[in-house]
Amino acid sequence: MKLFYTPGACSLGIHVLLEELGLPHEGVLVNLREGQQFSDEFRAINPKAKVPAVVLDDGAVLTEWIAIAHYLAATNPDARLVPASPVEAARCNELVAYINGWMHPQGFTRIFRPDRFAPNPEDKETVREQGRKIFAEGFDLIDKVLTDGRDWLLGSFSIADAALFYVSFWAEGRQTVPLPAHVAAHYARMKARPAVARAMEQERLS
Ligand SMILES: N[C@@H](CCC(=O)N[C@@H](CS)C(=O)NCC(=O)O)C(=O)O
Repeated sequence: MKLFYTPGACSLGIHVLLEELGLPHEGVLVNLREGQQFSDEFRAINPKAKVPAVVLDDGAVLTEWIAIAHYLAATNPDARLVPASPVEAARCNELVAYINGWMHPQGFTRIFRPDRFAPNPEDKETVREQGRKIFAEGFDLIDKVLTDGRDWLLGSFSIADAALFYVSFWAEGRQTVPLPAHVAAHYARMKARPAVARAMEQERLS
């Protein structure tokens, strides 16, 4: 399997899952700063010009974080990356959708790419501030899920933890917004997992 990734981007969450599962994978770096996502070569893999994308051994291409994470969970059922109980599986998707579908594109992207939301340069700081608010509110909501002392969002490690990890990396690693206490503890627990340490080391992150 090939993983098209950018160091420290949301593809880090998929990289973590691949390491957790011990699946052999070849990383193909797409330099977003240099605009490589818009190259004809990469658009032939993902016409949406985004990482992550994976190419399976039979040549099939999968895009979208949620779809890739679910594929990995479904093809490695013993790892229980999505809870077996339908209601817990729904809770898992609830969290992943909120993180990947709201905090990431509406919170973090406003902070780092305000130009995509503000045609007028003078509005950029307002857009960044909106992003910080959305991002911080998201962490506060998720913090409440962890207040009962559980280590992982669904009780045992799941794709939701990998999703929370990549946005926590953006908050803490890039000092975007402060992490509330329980999410900060979750981030520390994630970094202590050997698979996470390997993914970070391979992407040369600290
Ligand atoms: N909905 C997509 C979003 C992926 C996404 O936004 N990836 C970012 C990196 S975190 C990207 O490739 N950005 C390049 C760009 O927007 O030009 C997913 O969940 O996979």
